[in-house]
Amino acid sequence: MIAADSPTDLQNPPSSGRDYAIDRDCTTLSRHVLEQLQSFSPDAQDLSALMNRIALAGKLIARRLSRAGLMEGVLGFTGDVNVQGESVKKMDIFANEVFISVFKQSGLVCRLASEEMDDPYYIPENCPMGRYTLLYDPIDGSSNVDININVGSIFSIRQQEGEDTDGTAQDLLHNGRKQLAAGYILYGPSTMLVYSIGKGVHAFTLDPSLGEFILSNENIQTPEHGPVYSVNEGNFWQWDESIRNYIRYVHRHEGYTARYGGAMVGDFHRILFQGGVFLYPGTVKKPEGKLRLLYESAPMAFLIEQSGGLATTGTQDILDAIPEKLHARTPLIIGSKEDVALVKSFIQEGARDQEEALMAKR
Ligand code: FDP
Repeated sequence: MIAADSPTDLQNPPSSGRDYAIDRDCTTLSRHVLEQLQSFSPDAQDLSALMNRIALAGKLIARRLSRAGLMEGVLGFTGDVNVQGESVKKMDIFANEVFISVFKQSGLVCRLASEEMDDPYYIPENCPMGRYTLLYDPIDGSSNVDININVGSIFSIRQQEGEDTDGTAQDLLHNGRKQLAAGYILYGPSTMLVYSIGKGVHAFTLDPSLGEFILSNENIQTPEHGPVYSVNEGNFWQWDESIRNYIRYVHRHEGYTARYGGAMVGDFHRILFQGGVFLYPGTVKKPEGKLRLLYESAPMAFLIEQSGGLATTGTQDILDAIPEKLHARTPLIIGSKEDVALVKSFIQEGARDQEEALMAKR
């Protein structure tokens, strides 16, 4: 971390290097990945190169976002609707193509799958060598883009299993414990990249003057409990009674505070560092919730388990959930151990009540 310039620093330029000393090693992302793996093996080099490419995509997207309000044709909708039935923003398409183009040059990724593409995207020239699949949500929280509030990109890396000759990517329909790496890029006041390769969770901050992501938080530990509950309460009328009971509980107890920003990456980032719980439960209109398992919920679950927290559908750990299809959705409850356990206890109580009501009817 570089010492901040105080007004005194600016008036009295430093007499020795000490005043402007870098008080922490400038650890870059690729060096960090190699250090984590304690190896220069081909697999370690691959992961380091993959993370470097994700970082490049993040920088290109951050640059576009930072000037979006000044450029023609960057904000707003395209007029199309994606496979999820959601209106597509121009930034969604731009960011989706950024990931494709940086991975076309990587040689490592044969296949990409994202929220913006009905089917997996193949890069045939990479396939003889490229053993990895990148799953991603190019812009998470798209509704925030046009009003200059934080958004993010979410990513997950899996090993390709088999040849996938019919192109249906059946090998992706496995649980989240198969992820080799996962993380997100948060485009906020500063751009941050948070990742895990199964050895803790680490955050990097983009230094725009260097154009590099520099290590800023190593081995992040999520507190066992936090005051924040983060959920779209406008859906209250659509929830199961057990979720409503949980929300009634936090309304009636001291020590809770609501935070909901409309972009999971931002809401999750707060909870990762400060504790609490983020929920996107099933609703009447979307019984499985809104979030996609493979490229939204599973990568976040990978991170939270690495930082000492929990992620559940309400009945199952997110990392054990197996999607039926590429764009499958799951309810998500994620965050501090104690807070997730509390939500789960309401869900379990609700299930017991339903069972008893059924028994009584017989
Ligand atoms: P968005 O659709 O705007 O990309 O990815 C889904 C997501 O954003 C999350 O980032 C966010 O938490 C949630 O949807 C917001 O949905 P609601 O407007 O229904 O609360």
